[in-house]
Amino acid sequence: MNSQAFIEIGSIRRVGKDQGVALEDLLDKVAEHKGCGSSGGDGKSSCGSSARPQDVSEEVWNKIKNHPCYSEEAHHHYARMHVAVAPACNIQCNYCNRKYDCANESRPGVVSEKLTPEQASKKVLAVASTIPQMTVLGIAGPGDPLANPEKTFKTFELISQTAPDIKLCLSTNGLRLPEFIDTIKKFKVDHVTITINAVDPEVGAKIYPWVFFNHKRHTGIDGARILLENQLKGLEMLTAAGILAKINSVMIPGVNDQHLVEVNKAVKARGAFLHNIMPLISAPEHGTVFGLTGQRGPTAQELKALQDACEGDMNMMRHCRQCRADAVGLLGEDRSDEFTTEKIEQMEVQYDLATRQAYQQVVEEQRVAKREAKDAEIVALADALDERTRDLSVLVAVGTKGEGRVNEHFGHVSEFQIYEVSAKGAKFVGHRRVDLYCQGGFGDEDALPSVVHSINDCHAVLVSKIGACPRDELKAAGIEPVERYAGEFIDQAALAWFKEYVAEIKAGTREHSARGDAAIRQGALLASGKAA
Ligand code: CLF
Ligand code: SF4
Repeated sequence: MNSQAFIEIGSIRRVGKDQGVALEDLLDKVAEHKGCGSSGGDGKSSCGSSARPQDVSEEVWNKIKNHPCYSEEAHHHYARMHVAVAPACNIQCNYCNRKYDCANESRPGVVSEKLTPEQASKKVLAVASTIPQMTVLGIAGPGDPLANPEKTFKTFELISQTAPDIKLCLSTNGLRLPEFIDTIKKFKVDHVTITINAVDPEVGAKIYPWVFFNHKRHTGIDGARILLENQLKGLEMLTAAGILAKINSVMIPGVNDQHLVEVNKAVKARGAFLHNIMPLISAPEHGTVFGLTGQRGPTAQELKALQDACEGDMNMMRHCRQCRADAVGLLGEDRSDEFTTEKIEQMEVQYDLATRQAYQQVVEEQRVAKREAKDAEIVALADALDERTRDLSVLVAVGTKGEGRVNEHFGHVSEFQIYEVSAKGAKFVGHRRVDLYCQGGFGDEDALPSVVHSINDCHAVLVSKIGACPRDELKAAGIEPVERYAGEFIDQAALAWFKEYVAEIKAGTREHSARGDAAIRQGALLASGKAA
């Protein structure tokens, strides 16, 4: 990564020579642009992934409360799965290579198996029997679900008959969305994602070389225009039909990064519930046009600045993991290996609704406890702040293996969760995938610099345990390693650490300083052997 691309927290001033336009311009552009889309507001005072029950109507809450993508809180507790029943696609994106998963909804890595609707239905029952917190079935590729309508809707039909408590979810490029709104409604698919990277065909033409529509291939600006018009029309129709729409956008520096502010305005005005701006993942080994031409992805700070700039009352989704089209498990974990067709054949599948509901009840109790602990900590923090520290806001990295707790050893972390802590609370703002430091009981010293680089914008790292070597390395980089909150809820722990941080500033034993930028992983994970 270009070291000149680093940005100082606090000033949000860019110094990168290859960055295009200054982020201040972007922030100015959105200064007047805040608030939910009026048509999609649902009467909510706050909408989006951080909504609580009191923020949205009961109908909307019931749709999002256990959907890990539509509710940031839910993603710590509930899992989703994808079934790869849709191999074909009707457009070409410059960030996609057909040998890889759909970049709309997945990280670049091959789908292990393509499934028939019948195989997919069996797989869903097997996963739901094994993982009671699996609440959502999504179809997200590896091509486009609506370019494969028979397989997609047959799969939904089979699943709604055998596992009616599972929410159905669909992710599409939107080209054929308008013609399927009635079918989507008929099959009770309550959540639809459209990937919209541009609302201006000239920008779109830099991302989509062609689209195949009405039996004809359309290229350049004409092709992009057809796609964008159908995307926006489809979004309006979803809103009118009362189906929650999420918009995914891929941030491509120098191509659509500034333009995504316009996209945000356009989708908000058409009733989108949530906007998910994801970083372009682009490496030569992916074999994509962008990968081969050296198009870079954004840095962590560039991505966050754009997400912050677009965030009004409509919160941005920041917990997306760009999952595979056959992902299984909590966001950020992948248990698809446990559910290959061969293994499922040998499994005794018992779909037990009562057990699932009992388990989910326990999860809900935990969730309430976590919320209460966080609220109590915010009150305690308010008392500790003074003039100098009232407006402070810093990032902390957290090692967790689930349940919303600080419960992972530093060496076992494959993904840090990043929280922004301030007087307002602890807010999840992203994640960073890293190589495992611990390799069979030994620390991999070669992995340490890249781990540190990935959380370089953080002031502290909260884990359940950490060895002497990484502890020293983190300290040398100016990041405080913290073990004393092992087992505690993340929000509460992050706020408690922040309370100590401001107390030390108040006492004069610590000086606050800004951190640098951090890298978003682009290439393959070295240690785990997984694609990234
Ligand atoms: Fe899948 Fe997408 Fe449904 Fe979620 S994923 S179809 S809305 S159930 Fe979620 Fe994965 Fe991000 Fe997609 S984290 S890539 S946003
Ligand atoms: Fe690839 Fe998905 Fe784009 Fe189709 S819509 S080209 S599968 S990223």
